[in-house]
Amino acid sequence: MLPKKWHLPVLLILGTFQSSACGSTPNFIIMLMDDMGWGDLGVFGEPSKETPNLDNMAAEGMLLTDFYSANPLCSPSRAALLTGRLPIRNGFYTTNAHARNGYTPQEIVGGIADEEILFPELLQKAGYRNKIIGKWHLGHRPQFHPLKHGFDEWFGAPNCHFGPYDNKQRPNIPVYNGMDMVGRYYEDFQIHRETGESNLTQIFTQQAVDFIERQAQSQKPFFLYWAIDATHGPVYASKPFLGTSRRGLYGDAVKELDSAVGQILDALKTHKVDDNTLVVFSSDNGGAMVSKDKGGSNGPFLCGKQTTFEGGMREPTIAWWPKHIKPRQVSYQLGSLMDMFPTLLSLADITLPRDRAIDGIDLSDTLLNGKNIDRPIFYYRGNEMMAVRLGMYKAHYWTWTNGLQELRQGIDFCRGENVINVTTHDQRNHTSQPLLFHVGRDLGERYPISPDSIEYHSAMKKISKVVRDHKTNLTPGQPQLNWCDTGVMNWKPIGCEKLGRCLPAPSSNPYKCVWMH
Ligand SMILES: *[C@@H]1O[C@H](CO)[C@@H](O)[C@H](O)[C@H]1NC(C)=O
Ligand SMILES: *[C@@H]1O[C@H](CO)[C@@H](O)[C@H](O)[C@H]1NC(C)=O
Ligand SMILES: *[C@@H]1O[C@H](CO)[C@@H](O)[C@H](O)[C@H]1NC(C)=O
Ligand SMILES: [Ca+2]
Repeated sequence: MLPKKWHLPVLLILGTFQSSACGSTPNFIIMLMDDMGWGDLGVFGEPSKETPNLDNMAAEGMLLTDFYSANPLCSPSRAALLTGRLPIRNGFYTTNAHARNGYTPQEIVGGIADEEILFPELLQKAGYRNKIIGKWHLGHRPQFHPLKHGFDEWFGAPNCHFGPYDNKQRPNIPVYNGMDMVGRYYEDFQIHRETGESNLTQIFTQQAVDFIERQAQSQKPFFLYWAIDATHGPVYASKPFLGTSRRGLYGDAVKELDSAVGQILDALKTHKVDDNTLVVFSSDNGGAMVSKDKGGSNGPFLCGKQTTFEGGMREPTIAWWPKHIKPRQVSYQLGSLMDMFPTLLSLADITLPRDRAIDGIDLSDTLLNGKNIDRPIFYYRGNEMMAVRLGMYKAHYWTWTNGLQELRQGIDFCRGENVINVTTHDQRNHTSQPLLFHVGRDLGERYPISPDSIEYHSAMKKISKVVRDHKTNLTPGQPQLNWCDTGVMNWKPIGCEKLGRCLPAPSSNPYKCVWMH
């Protein structure tokens, strides 16, 4: 029992949050999959129909068919999601070579700049408690730690779950709980490379359910960024799911994630915060065709992860918010993960920063009222704008899959999909006459519209203006993905001393990162 004199203020505080729980201060959950393709869900046509929870989530909410990531690779896509800005602005790109995808492997020196505003920082100021579960990928050095960039809690890792490493040439990737590391992948958190068995999805799901329960009890608004990675290579699933899918190990991972989504939505219902929680499910980039039969499906779309064809950036997206988003809706809104920034802030009634360009747009009218807003989608690879979509038209200013040298080594981002003069193995400059596709009647970007046609001229007239405006107003940020150094790897993560788990680090030896594609 509380001392008597505290009763009144406590009730007042509860009263405040109670009323906010009824409308003005919604909770947010972003479920961001890793390398999951547009075609991986039953509701998007995957024929095995192994995602009943996600299919049901879509039936209870809104399916967004034309929703994109801001980049075809993990780190830049995630930086764009949290900053609402294209990687070329927020610094998640490289100038070491033209149009190269860069990310944050553990030798990266850079990360998310302090000058960037992440929307969780603004939610936090407004009283939200924010948790990230899973993969951060915005830099692993101490200054880039998520608890220094708007999050109150973290359970997960700064990098991909590659490994195991020998802790001499390369350290294993640390897993953090809060500020401190609590162990490392392959040592304390197992991923069996032969069988694909790992309990990580179970652990990440329990973390989410516990957080929801705690927040529901405290009646304080929350943002949960559930950034789990079972569908990123090496793909994994726990024992009960192994061997259960018609699609092999990748399908086992998807089935476990689907089950986890069901558990999280159930937790919201159990704790009676479902009507006050907007949940958005999506993926950070397209399915990795390079992973062959252990990669996702991009449905009818061309190529996959790493490319600026539709398969690289169109994402399986569902928005769910009982009593706010009407059930069984399909939205053709051109959406972007960057839209989360203005949309969530608008729903939380927080003013947008005015001192910088924000590339995302406020989609609350789309979600709540089915409104369609006209806007372009820009497809970047590193420092180059490769393509633009406006309405049903997509113009490629540059095409590239991956180089011939890599192709000879079996690396193919467009496996089994050779479209002459489109899936080019050289970086081809089409700026003087962009390749134009109608992505409604030609989903697979196979049939370029003739540059001699009236249709081409009328579409390109509009697109050229949008591109001119975009480029005129673009001030590239300081590139964060240029420098690498084996000395900065995860040798001594915060908290390693307490565990006696620090590793000897080699001396610093910075070099320009080599980005092959
Ligand atoms: C997963 O958890 C189960 C039950 O606790 C345990 O038996 C199994 O060894 C764990 N698997 C891995 C790969 O850690
Ligand atoms: C491909 O492009 C080359 C060079 O521009 C051109 O000569 C060739 O005719 C094109 N092939 C097809 C099938 O369009
Ligand atoms: C691409 O082509 C355009 C138009 O021909 C040209 O202005 C530009 O310099 C070219 N870019 C590169 C990097 O070659
Ligand atoms: Ca990814």
